[in-house]
Amino acid sequence: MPEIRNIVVLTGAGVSAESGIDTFRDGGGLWEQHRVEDVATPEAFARDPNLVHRFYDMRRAAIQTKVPNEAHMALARLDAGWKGSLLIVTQNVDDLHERGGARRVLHMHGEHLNAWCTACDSRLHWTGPLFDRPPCPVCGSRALRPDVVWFGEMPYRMNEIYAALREADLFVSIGTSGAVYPAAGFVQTARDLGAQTLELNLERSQGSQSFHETRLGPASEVVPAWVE
Ligand code: BJW
Repeated sequence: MPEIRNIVVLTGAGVSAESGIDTFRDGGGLWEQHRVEDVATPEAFARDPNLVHRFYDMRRAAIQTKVPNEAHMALARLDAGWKGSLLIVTQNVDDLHERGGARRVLHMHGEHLNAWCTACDSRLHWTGPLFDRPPCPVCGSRALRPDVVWFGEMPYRMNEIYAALREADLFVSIGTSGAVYPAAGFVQTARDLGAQTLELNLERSQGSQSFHETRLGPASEVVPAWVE
């Protein structure tokens, strides 16, 4: 196998599951009888902003009570000790990678603890509720929304992600179902460009056949075992 210098790690909800944060598509992962595909959209927000705000207020409050698990900690150790380039691309909107100690983390689907003012385009650190429509501290308008990427919206920092995929010697996907694009396509992109590809997941993902290797088990076990 060629020497591995540049690593891209893609994480999904499975990496935070053992911290007590619900995944989207596992049993119990549905929210209020809706599929996430039907509610995490700009159209759903336009139709019923109260419902969507309640959903995100609840989750924003909940993540602040959770703590990183062994998988987050292992990735932080890798981040601290890896001499080559390493980029953790997370689809998760929680901050458990950062609180676990990782430094090179890119949130392609946004962050729970940010609000976005659609009137003045400010991004603000935000820990409280949005349901009561607080004014934007910058422009005063009541146009704050969760700074997360819904279906039909462009994920963040795609140029940086594709640049890292082009350079990657190893692409590792952890705890994601492979149901949502463009993240689900990263493995094929990385592989086509010559990277080794490894999947760490509780069960095989939808794109499992695209990986050179798959290791199954809970993230708190398979991630430290891979890192160490
Ligand atoms: C464990 C575990 C344990 C459990 N240990 N593992 C047709 C074809 C292709 C694309 C499309 C299409 N129709 C529409 C699209 C585009 C659409 C899309 O992908 N739709 C699909 C439904 C088909 N995508 C978009 O709209 C995206 N934008 C876009 O494409 O823009 C245009 C563009 C084009 C080209 C390039 C670039 C851009 C935007 C997608 C936004 C997704 N947003 C959400 C919500 C974010 C905010 C929030 O959190 O509420 O992101 S939806 C939700 O799904 C969330 C997640 O990040 C994302 C992925 O979910 P994830 O993380 O994989 O979770 P699960 O629950 O699905 O899986 C958990 C996994 O963990 C499972 O495998 C378990 O086994 C495992 N697990 N416990 C290890 N203990």
